[in-house]
Amino acid sequence: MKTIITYGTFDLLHIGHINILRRAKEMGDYLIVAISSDEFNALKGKKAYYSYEDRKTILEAVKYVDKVIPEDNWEQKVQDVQKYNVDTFVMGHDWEGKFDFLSDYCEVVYLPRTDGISTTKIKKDLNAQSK
Ligand code: C2G
Repeated sequence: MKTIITYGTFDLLHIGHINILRRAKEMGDYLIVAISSDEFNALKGKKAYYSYEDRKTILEAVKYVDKVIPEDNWEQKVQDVQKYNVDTFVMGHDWEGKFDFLSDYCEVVYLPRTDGISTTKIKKDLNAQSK
């Protein structure tokens, strides 16, 4: 069984998230998604609209996702890769190069982002519409 892992906030789930989850799952048999906790999001300078629990429940309903774990810090990736016997680590290419150190433990793949969509854009567009 080939295990894939990816990390992110996955707030206001949108087509860009679904595209990377689908492509990540297509690379193996079992997809683990590490979702940033509310506390870690604060460290990333992000405030998610949905709580960690809601983002976890939403992702668990996505057919490509097999397991959701919390992402609490930047340092846990090596431990996660070893704990879950991960074969491939996948991220959008906005993170290109940032996690190459993981190649000592698993394959590292950066996939093209989906153009024209982001959680920030959704919030901005909805704000503009409500004025
Ligand atoms: N993504 C994408 N296309 C978009 C938007 C996002 O492919 N239009 C991808 C990102 O590249 C990332 C994943 O979807 O791989 C989740 O994106 P975010 O929820 O924005 O996560 P991020 O803040 O990048 O957190 O330790 C890693 C961090 O937790 C990643």
